[in-house]
Amino acid sequence: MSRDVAALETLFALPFNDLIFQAQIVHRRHFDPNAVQLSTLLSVKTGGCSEDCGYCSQSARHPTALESQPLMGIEEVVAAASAAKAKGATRFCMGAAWRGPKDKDLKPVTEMIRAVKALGLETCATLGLLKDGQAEQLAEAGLDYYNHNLDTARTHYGNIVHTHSYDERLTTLRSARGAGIKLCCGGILGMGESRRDRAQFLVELAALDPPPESVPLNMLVRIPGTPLSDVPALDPIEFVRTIAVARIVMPTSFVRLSAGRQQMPEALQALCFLAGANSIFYGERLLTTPNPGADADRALFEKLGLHPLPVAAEEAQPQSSACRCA
Ligand code: SAM
Ligand code: DTB
Ligand code: SF4
Repeated sequence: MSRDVAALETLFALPFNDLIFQAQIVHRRHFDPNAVQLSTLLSVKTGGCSEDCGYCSQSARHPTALESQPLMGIEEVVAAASAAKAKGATRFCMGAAWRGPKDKDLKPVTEMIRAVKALGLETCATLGLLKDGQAEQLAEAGLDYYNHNLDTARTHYGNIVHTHSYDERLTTLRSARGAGIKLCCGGILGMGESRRDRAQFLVELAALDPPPESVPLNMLVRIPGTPLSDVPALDPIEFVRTIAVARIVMPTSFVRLSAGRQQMPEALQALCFLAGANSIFYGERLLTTPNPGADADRALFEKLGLHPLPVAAEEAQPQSSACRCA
């Protein structure tokens, strides 16, 4: 592992133009360089979480201004998913502020997954740690992706989260994979980690076998009341370098330019796409904080000559409850 970390540190240290050139070569070998995948988020259960993740507005342990909301009804979820689809999203990700779902939570959540899948969208859920058997129930409902982030390097994790461990997160990732669900797994940059931590974090992601199909890289949104509210901002060029290294070490993964776009000028987002990001969260809200609206993103795509990636053929067909075996 330490040899791999050193190799990634060498990539990080390249002259910026050389690093971006390498990332572009890798990106163009595997993807249409001008296509960007669009995922829309919805917080289906907000706030009141037992965990103490230092970045999160939804922890019951941090004095943030957030108002908690219980699990949403299915009609509201379907309305939001339909609206996201009409605006061009191909994947819909439902997030719940839980340490992990209780068994009684799974019935309403699997109903949401079935209903969103039936609209012809790819489905993603982020519900926290999964207990034995839960991933299979999610898979059976038609869950395509499970989002569960490693968030940072193992060496830095203990500075950020104290209520669950890195290994517990790895176990949940294994359960999701074992049930046949694709992984959406990445993390947050700008939590006071060192460059070596960033290199180690990317080594941990790339070592998941195979690497996650989707890798969200979030720039920390500094939320008043959280322990990380005053951490110094990460240099934006270092953020771009991290995207480029992620692209090089996970050549076939979608790398998502995730939280933090609302605070980024267009030119910085353009550099992230140049470095190999090819997915975004699309829609005016992330979970509890704002995101650029669809109009702003359409204008940015127009300016950069980017186009949204169409939904995968096998997902495009809306499903009916009728038997499709004939
Ligand atoms: N409770 C579940 C969990 O922890 O996996 C799911 C929801 S959690 C909010 C999903 C992810 O959002 C976190 O793992 C983290 O990467 C990201 N996130 C949360 N707050 C953030 C913030 N303030 N800035 C950037 N990313 C954040
Ligand atoms: C991920 O990596 N980023 C998303 C999604 N997975 C669930 C969440 C970002 C949250 C940003 C802060 C907020 O809106 O609360
Ligand atoms: Fe936030 Fe998820 Fe941590 Fe709960 S487990 S505090 S929702 S990041």
